[in-house]
Amino acid sequence: MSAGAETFKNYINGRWVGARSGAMMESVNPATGEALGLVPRSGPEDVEDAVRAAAEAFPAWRRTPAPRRAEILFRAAERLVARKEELARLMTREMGKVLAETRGDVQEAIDMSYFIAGEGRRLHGYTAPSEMPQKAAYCVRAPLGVVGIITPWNFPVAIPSWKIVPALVCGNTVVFKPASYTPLVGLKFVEIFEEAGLPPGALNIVTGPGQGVGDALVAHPQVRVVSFTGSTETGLRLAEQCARVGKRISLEMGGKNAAIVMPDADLGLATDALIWSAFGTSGQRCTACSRIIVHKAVKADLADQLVERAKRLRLGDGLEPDTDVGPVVSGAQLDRIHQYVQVGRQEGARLLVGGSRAQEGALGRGYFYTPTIFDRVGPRMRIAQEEIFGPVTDIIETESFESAVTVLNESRYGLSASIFTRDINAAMRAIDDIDTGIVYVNHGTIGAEVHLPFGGTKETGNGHREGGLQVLDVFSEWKAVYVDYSGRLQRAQIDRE
Ligand code: UN1
Repeated sequence: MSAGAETFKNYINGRWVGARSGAMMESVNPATGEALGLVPRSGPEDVEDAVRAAAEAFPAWRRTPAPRRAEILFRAAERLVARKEELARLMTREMGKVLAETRGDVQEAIDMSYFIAGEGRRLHGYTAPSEMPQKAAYCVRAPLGVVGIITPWNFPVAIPSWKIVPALVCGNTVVFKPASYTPLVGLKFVEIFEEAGLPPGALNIVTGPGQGVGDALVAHPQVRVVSFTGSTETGLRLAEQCARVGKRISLEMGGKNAAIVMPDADLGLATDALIWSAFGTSGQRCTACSRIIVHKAVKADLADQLVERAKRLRLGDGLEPDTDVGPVVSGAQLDRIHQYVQVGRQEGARLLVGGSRAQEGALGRGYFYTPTIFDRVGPRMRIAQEEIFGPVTDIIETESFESAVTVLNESRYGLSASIFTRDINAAMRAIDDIDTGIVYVNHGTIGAEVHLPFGGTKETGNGHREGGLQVLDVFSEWKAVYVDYSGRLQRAQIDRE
């Protein structure tokens, strides 16, 4: 660890405090190796403090009228607008993606905060007629209590906002564990809520590893709901832990997203969209396009255009205005990506472009991988089935619309998908038959907007959705209310005269 690095603290019960053990961990710029600062390497005892603070803050926050809770969240949105550039720059330094994208990440949190703060004046339930006279029946959303939130490094402000803002508007209190690669951005995001005037204990952040912080948070008996975005392996393990005690968990996990390109597609548009979907964020999106299922009639043409464009992408520090693609997040991730490229070669796929670490000049200081395209990929090859989470995409040739949809659906995951065609019938049939949570037409696989439900089928998730109004179902419990004002006993189902 570098001496003299700036140090940061957890935020628990409205105070900035170090880990009880005093242990620290470093945050490092993946483009340059520069140390950005030291954050608490917290443990279960810090989680205990944070959960206690959240539990103590819950009764008052729950009773604060939802429109008043939302006023604070609107102020948080305004603070995010004011600090957008600062947060975006820090994010680029901490996890590598280019400035245009980190600005988009903060914008997504702004959008989410305005959208969900609006729910403070809605949070609609409904009224229904009762079976009996002089009896009112309606239902309302009730908060659950303390929510545990565990988020990844690839969208270090947007994804926390998808969870924290709806949890708070519903009246829950929160303990937030940011990814270990992006703790600084997580801490700055929490500062925004402090500035907005959120009461102490309503939102707490504890930085540290999954083992020690994440596990303790999930296991804590006072944590009523867990919301997790990350790897399938970790998500399923946490779900097992929650299932044993009947705890609710919302999971957002892997993807192996595909785009279908039909012979009548606008290939220029498809190329633009697929380059952006495959190599934006260096391919480190759950929604990244890692399979391109293209009709044989246009395959050669599309492959040429994609390769041409991939070669021209400029790798570099995301703070530089002419950089197209930043580094991947870590050395471990770089190795994993390169191993998959070896697997693809061994499986007989043909490497068209990329396939190596980029180390020329300043790139050697960071974790850069060249945008990589494989051709002649079989739909059942490992590189076509397993999530790589890096700048690698596959071309899979197909002979018909039907076989393209079949190949697209032959995946354990089901997050996002797209089809490029000018044929409205093909587009509508694809929407019907594709088994994913998000479907795009004439658009890549990335770019979901916050006011629609975000999530996937099959092993991508466990049936919950983020974004949209649907996210409110993760963070609230339905309460059915009956008010009998007849002044006598009325028995449901029995007194029918
Ligand atoms: C993710 O891929 O981890 O739709 C989240 C998108 C972004 C969110 C992606 N709005 O690509």
